[in-house]
Amino acid sequence: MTKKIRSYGFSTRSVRIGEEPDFRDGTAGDVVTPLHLSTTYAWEDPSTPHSEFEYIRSHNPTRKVFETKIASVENAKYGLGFASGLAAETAVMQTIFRPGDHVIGFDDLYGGTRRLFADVFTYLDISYVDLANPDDFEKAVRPETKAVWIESPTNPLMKICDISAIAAIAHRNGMIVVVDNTFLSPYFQRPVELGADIVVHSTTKYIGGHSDALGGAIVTSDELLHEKLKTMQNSTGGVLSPFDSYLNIRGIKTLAIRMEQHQKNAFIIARFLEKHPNVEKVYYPGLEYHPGHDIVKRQTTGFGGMLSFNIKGDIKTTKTFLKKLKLFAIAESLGGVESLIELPTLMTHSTVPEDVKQAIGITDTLIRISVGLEDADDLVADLKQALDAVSI
Ligand code: P1T
Repeated sequence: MTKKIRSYGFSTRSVRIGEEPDFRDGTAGDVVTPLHLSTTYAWEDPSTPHSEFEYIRSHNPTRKVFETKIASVENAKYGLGFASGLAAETAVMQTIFRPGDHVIGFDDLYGGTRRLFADVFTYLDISYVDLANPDDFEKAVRPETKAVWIESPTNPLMKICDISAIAAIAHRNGMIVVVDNTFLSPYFQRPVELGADIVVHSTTKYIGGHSDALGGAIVTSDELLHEKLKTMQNSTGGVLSPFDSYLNIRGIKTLAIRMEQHQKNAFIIARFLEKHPNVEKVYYPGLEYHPGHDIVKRQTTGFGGMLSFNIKGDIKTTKTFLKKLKLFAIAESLGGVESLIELPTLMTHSTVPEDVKQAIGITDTLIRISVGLEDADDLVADLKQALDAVSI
């Protein structure tokens, strides 16, 4: 059954894979994966475990279904579930890096990822490069460069890089390619198909989809890397809990229709914002003048539901605008059904050094929106009344 399902389309796999009804005697034939809470599994004989399940940190039936599903929708062989996106990233870094390794990161990564590199993996040498330009990337590669760490689109400036081009250069130089695919989700982008060795996710976002489940994932098709990552998962223990596995499984099932609607609403909002006199600039890869538009069209099947913009004015204008909103919640995080808005310089990217923020464009007037699934007219009306109300 699983074998057959692997050749089905995205939505069939997201709904069905890993959840074939169990018809063995004594089972109910659940069509939904049960929430397995047992922390340990009994052995009939002390010399051999009863099944692959020995202890919850190493194995859990609910997490296993999540891991099967996330691998399948990413068109990859192996998936692993972690307690958060940053727990997944930590496991990757602990697995692949050794002291003195050099890493190249996109210059506009999520603030928490930069903090992890700066404050925890202090034994690494990291260069931040604008990967939108593959020549700049190639120039930054050194003999000791171990990996490139990519987001595309980046958080929060929505920069795009040509993942295949970067992967080709990286592989020529013996490097590992890591892509954080949180923003587009596997529905719109599957980095393993583009040459990524490892894909990481904060499933707290679009995969879970309802702002009620913390989680992370690692996906790869490389057997050796997978074995090492799995050992790290078990040895360090930052695993996805059964309940969060359950919620993330439920989230994946509706990923396709949610992503389509997030994108539809994002387009409507981007088009509204670009015409509003109090808006300076809109960053959305779906707009034809976005510098990464042609690349994103080639390497993805969509542009996603995240966008950023600069309001005209200063920090006072920004704060006044945000406080006037009625429907958008001012909050960190993204990818849920409700629309969220935030000010990266004071919120998600507050730990990025000030000079870096200024250099790359995370300014006092840069506002990020996670476009939800409310009626687009209501979202536009809310933005309009708040933008109209600020005096520039
Ligand atoms: O919060 P956690 O599940 O640990 O995920 C971290 C993370 C990793 N990668 C990207 C691209 C992310 O955006 C995040 C988390 N980001 C936010 C909370 C935010 O508001 O941007």
